[in-house]
Amino acid sequence: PAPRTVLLTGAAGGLGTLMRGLLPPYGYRLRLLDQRTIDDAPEAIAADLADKEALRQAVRGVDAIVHLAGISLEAPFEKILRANIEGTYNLYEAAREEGVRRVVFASSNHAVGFTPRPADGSGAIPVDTPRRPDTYYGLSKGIGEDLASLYWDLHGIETVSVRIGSCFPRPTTVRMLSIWLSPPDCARLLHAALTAEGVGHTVVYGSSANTRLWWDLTTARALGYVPQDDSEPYAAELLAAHGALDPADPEHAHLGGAFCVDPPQWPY
Ligand code: NAI
Ligand code: 15L
Repeated sequence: PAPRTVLLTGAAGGLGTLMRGLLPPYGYRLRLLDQRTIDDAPEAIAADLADKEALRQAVRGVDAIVHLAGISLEAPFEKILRANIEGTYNLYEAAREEGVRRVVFASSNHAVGFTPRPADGSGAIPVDTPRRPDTYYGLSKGIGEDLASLYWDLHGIETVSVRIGSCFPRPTTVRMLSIWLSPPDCARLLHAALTAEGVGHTVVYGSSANTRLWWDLTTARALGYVPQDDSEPYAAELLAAHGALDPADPEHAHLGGAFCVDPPQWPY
């Protein structure tokens, strides 16, 4: 079959750069979009999510969209509103107008970041746990999930919302031992989210099969995702360097970690 054409927004970012390398072997032809130019991809569409006409052209003729673009940490509300909330709305509108039927939305653990941290390895946090955003950023991801729900129910556009944990080449904090998503597992999960049938609007957590997992991967596995990686080989080194998480420390009491203090901290 012909390769499926997928619009990858946020293609200049950390995750976008990793996925530009890891998704094509699954048979995708990627169309790239970011507000920043990409040195090694001059063909990428340089557009802001505020540019509705550019979005319409960008989604025209694609089979699906992987939506990574947006502000990826906490920021002033007005900026989050424009990039993450209005930007995601603009993209769904473009998809509706151009007849795109499938979106994979990069949600975040911070949509439910104030959920108390469960025991390591319990896998206890379900996808239907109440929303508890830890930041305006996390709030915007919950709204993105609700936009996805609305566009499924009203317009029949399917979405998998992936509440990504920490997708970086390797885990660098003790918290990440529980929520790490290795880049190859991220590509596996995105491929499953792009190809599974009848997803409607499905919410999944995005992580590898970590020994210290905090959340339930059942809905992700139901898409056909079979994670291959586990952060455990990094555990001894990280625990020796940083010590175990202290639940009495507000930075360590919740899923969202250091986003759950004011001002939020990010040690990476
Ligand atoms: P990043 O900050 O490296 O990349 C985001 C990209 O979006 C940047 O290249 C930026 O130029 C682009 N962008 C921002 N606002 C834009 C706008 N208004 N119009 C067009 N492009 C815009 O972030 P990263 O780590 O690559 O994350 C990608 C997505 O995944 C983000 O939506 C983030 O919230 C989400 N995510 C990432 C996690 C991770 O561990 N990397 C964890 C949870 C969620
Ligand atoms: C996120 O949502 C961020 O985009 C990413 O940079 C990490 O901070 C990640 O969450 C995390 O919780 O580690």
